[in-house]
Amino acid sequence: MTIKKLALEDIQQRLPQLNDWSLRDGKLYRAIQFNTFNAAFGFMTQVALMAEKADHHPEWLNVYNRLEIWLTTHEAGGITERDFSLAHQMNLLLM
Ligand code: HBI
Repeated sequence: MTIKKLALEDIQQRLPQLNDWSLRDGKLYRAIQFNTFNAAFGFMTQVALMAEKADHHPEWLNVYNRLEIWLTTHEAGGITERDFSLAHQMNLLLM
């Protein structure tokens, strides 16, 4: 399935509605600090199941209770609707 990458203006217009995410290295970026490793890994497990369902996967780095996440769409060569959707779903899980 082909999907078009969003223009920089579109991304900048949408970002304010997506709390705690920013643009870094051309990807959507969020850093999260949990209280424990279990909390971080529990979140990652929930996201992993969502990601598999959507066939859209995060780039992330977990160190103990810290998690960094980068979202981009490889097949589009940039940020797409799918990245905004996954970021939004992650925000909902964290509410
Ligand atoms: N995840 N972030 C991201 N970007 C992709 O382009 C992507 C993916 N997960 C699976 C996927 N593409 C598959 O559609 C293909 O690689 C087959």
